[in-house]
Amino acid sequence: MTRWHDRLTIVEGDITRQHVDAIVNAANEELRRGGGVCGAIHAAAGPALERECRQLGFCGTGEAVSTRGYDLPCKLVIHTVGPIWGVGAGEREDELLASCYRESIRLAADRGADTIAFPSISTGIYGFPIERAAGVALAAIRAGLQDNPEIREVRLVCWSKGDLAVYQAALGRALRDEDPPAAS
Ligand code: AR6
Repeated sequence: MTRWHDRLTIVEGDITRQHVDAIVNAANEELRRGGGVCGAIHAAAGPALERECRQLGFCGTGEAVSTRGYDLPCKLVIHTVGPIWGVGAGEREDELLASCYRESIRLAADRGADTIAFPSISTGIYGFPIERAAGVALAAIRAGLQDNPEIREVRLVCWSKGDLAVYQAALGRALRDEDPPAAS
């Protein structure tokens, strides 16, 4: 039986270069071309992406919408809006961030995309502390993979070695919590 983490990879890299069916954009509610990973995705996709985003017009925090990938190597871009850290009391941000990952995985499955790459949502301009975000992201990805067995791979694409180490450590903790070592 495959375990959920056999369908998860964590890499350092640029999300715009990933050869997967769908990449996820850390968007804003107005779906405007922003900075960070959003700016990089728009630059690589070309101006047609901005036109389609303008037609869609809005995506609520914690929700996800999809567009075509245009000049990107992927077929689809899933735009999800992470929470801005400090607007709620912490727990509300956790719930909204988890919803971003689960809704994006569900939408990918609905659109027939079975490989999907995520950046570290909300941990740049939106200021979500990355250690906390990594734990929330992994728990949500685990649930998303369990709910959507047709998804073959979720790839977490980290922009720096430091971010990669944070996500790898969070995965180590998640797996230890699932399967604690036997008491001696
Ligand atoms: N590939 C992978 N990850 C990247 C890349 C890349 N090419 N470029 C940056 N990152 P951010 P947010 C990482 O700020 O916090 C935008 O203006 C980055 O190091 O892009 O959700 C939107 O339009 C960080 O770890 O997204 C919104 O207004 C992660 O991607 C707002 O920023 C997310 O950082 C969203 O803020």
